[in-house]
Amino acid sequence: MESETLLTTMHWGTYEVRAENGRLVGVEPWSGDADPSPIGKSMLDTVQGHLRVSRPAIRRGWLEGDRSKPAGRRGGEAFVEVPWETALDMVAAELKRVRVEHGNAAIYAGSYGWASAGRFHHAQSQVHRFLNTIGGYTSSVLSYSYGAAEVILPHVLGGTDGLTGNHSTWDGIESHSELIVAFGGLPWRNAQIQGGGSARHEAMAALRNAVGNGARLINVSPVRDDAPRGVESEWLRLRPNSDTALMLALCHVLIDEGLHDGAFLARYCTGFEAVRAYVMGEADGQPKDPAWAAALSGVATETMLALAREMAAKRTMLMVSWSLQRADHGEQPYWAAITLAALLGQVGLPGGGFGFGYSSTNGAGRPEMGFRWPSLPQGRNQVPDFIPVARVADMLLDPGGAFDFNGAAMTYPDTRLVYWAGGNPFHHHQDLNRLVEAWQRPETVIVHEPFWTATARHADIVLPVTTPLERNDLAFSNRENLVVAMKQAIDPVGEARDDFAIFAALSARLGTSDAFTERRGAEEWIRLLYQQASENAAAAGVDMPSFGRFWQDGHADLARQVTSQTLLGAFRTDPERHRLATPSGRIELFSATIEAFGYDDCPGHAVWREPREWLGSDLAGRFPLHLLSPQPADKLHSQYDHGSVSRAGKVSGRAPLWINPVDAAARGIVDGAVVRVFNERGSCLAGAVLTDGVIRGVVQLPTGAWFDPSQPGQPHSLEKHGNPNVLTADRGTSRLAQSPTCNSTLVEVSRFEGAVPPVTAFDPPATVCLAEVSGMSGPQPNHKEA
Ligand SMILES: Nc1nc2c(c(=O)[nH]1)N[C@H]1C(S)=C(S)[C@@H](COP(=O)(O)OP(=O)(O)OC[C@H]3O[C@@H](n4cnc5c(=O)[nH]c(N)nc54)[C@H](O)[C@@H]3O)O[C@H]1N2
Ligand SMILES: Nc1nc2c(c(=O)[nH]1)N[C@H]1C(S)=C(S)[C@@H](COP(=O)(O)OP(=O)(O)OC[C@H]3O[C@@H](n4cnc5c(=O)[nH]c(N)nc54)[C@H](O)[C@@H]3O)O[C@H]1N2
Ligand SMILES: [Mo]
Repeated sequence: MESETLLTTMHWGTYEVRAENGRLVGVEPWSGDADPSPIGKSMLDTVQGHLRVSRPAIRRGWLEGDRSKPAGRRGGEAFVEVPWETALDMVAAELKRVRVEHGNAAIYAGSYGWASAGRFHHAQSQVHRFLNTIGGYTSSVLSYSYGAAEVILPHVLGGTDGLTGNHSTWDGIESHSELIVAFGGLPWRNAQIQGGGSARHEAMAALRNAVGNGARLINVSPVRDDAPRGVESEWLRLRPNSDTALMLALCHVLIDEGLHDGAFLARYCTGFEAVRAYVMGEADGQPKDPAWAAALSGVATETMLALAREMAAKRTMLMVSWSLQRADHGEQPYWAAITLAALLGQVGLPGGGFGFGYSSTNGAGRPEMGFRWPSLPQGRNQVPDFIPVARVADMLLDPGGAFDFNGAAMTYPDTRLVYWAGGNPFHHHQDLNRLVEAWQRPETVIVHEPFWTATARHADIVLPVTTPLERNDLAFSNRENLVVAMKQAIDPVGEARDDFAIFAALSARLGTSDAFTERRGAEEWIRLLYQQASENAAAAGVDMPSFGRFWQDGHADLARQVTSQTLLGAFRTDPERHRLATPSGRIELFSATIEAFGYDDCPGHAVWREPREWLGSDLAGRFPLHLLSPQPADKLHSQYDHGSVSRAGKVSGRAPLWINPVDAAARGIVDGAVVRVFNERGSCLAGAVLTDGVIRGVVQLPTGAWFDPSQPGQPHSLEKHGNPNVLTADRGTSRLAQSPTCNSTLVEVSRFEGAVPPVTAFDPPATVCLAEVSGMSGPQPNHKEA
């Protein structure tokens, strides 16, 4: 019996993987992981399970219809399995047809999604590189994670330091912070993840040290469990989406009591005067004082007074989770937090200032390697068209439609073909019923997927892809001083191929083979990336072993060069030499640029704007519960929802809905009951969990349950599995950032009466044999220029 143990790296950890006779038999955390994530176990029962896409599959209605007018509806149809050669011919012919008839801008391939860790087989890099070699595609900018922040922060700070990287490192927080105020909390569950691969999981230990050293930690959230596990903290309950009001009131107290740092504001910031006039009520007659904010947030005025005074008296670190900006006017809590930190005057000091997304992933505040890891070069996209990523349904529904974005007047391109590799829009997008409708518009949808996810089920052509266990790759993660040789552990499942191999085969059909592959196979690309990494490392004074040595050892530990830094520390030391990349070179508490855009929903300084949907709006009369849809504890997004770890967390087979016992009692809901969650956009079933860990008026339903409509392909049928995105609104944060607002959603919850429909998301779709497809002697690429 052949048995082998190898290392593999996923976004949630590095694992020792054991295979026997080609079967995966063991997944254990890597011995160097201090705080491993259980999520990896889910790979055991799924990677070779029944939900793998095993052969290329074509939607029946698409095969039967005319190419520019496909028949049927995406999402509810059977698939016809075809040989690889047939499927590749069809994809190549469709790409040709759409390019000739409509131009490359008619191909939408933002292809947003996390896919898997592994530097070479990164699905998005692969699809973008491939399409760039054939003339390009309409792309997307920004992320679902922190799109609003990506737009507002460059206006205010000149970049995104403190959001995605270059945070103040934990060592400074551990030794200097006396007060840590965490808006949106610091949930341990999210720190399991590090994009590109995690390995050591050091964030929670750092936080424990900070609190152990005497820092007082306050979890500002509607949810008690947003406090980190095993760390002492206090819970400051507030109404969802009211953080900006609370922050402005804290500013009011500081100004009113003369506790703000005038010297800091004068030297390092612009626009304090405009902020002061607004906060004190001179601009609009409404002081943003604690009494005003108490009515909006539910936080007591005395609590705000005491907190503002304590903040001014202590070394205070403001941490703001990414979730706060995935809400209506999500730009504002970030601008307000920076404004509050500026008033406190501790920006650039260790243990003080602010940072975004500490514990939104494991990497924030970890020392970064002092050089760049290479990635697969994507080439140049000759199509200028793009959309802010979360506007995808708007684009499909409204070709030629106009919209504003960050000062530009833009129009939506006319999409004929959608190409997706490595993402699950039927997981990540808001208002999925609207997406089901929008998704019927293109002529062809092509998806590469390892599993029968909702997005695969809504495609016309599904190409089966390997998981990382079925291919060789490299993991470099920016925050891990570790490089992992991700060696193939098992044979490809079914007929699965790598994204790279698929694009190489398509390139051969399109006459662009050399441009795409540069005559390298996967192994040569992996060596090349490693070589480039070694050169970058050497230039930064870091030694990497030879490739041969590294591959034999299975991983390489690297010495960290940078070990400690403070966000805006250099700027504080010398604001002239280290001017920020803002128009004034300083922190812009007021931005003339944004003011000049003339957006009523995002004026020139941080403001309170009521969310369109929250407990303060009229709609709360009909839908009185604010729904939060955070990241799931037991998986990454929708990935491995069908695995044992995720399935163990289901309640009555559905995603758990946390509800306060008082709200539950008023609706006759008992713990463990199947409930219906609904609003005007949709409805889903969930399993009730009664807990006083959510405040009254708030319910929490994590993302990730595989979309399971009771009438697939038809909008507005009951979703059976607990996917919150049938409830969330598909509208941009503001005309500035046009980013997702999933955390501004109102719902009602009721007991589900009658026979509970079974969950069917984990049954693969029906496949028919070729003979059953009407009017076709065999699967032919029915394109015009075959
Ligand atoms: N309501 C609500 N919605 C949200 C959020 C929220 O907070 N609330 N959060 C949002 C955020 S922050 C994000 S980042 C998104 C996440 O949304 P996504 O990143 O789209 O979600 P994933 O489930 O990670 O989807 C990745 C897909 O890639 C597939 N895959 C894995 N490896 C490979 C590969 O090698 N090749 C190919 N071709 N495919 C592969 C996986 O099987 C999976 O289906 O969701 C967003 N949606
Ligand atoms: N286990 C696991 N970890 C993950 C992921 C995953 O899928 N699974 N996804 C990763 C990704 S892609 C991302 S972008 C990050 C996201 O990281 P975050 O954005 O930080 O994560 P969320 O879980 O959406 O939100 C954190 C908490 O914010 C609170 N919250 C929501 N709205 C408000 C509000 O208006 N005010 C206040 N004060 N609190 C609010 C919610 O109670 C929620 O539990 O997580 C990453 N980590
Ligand atoms: Mo994200």
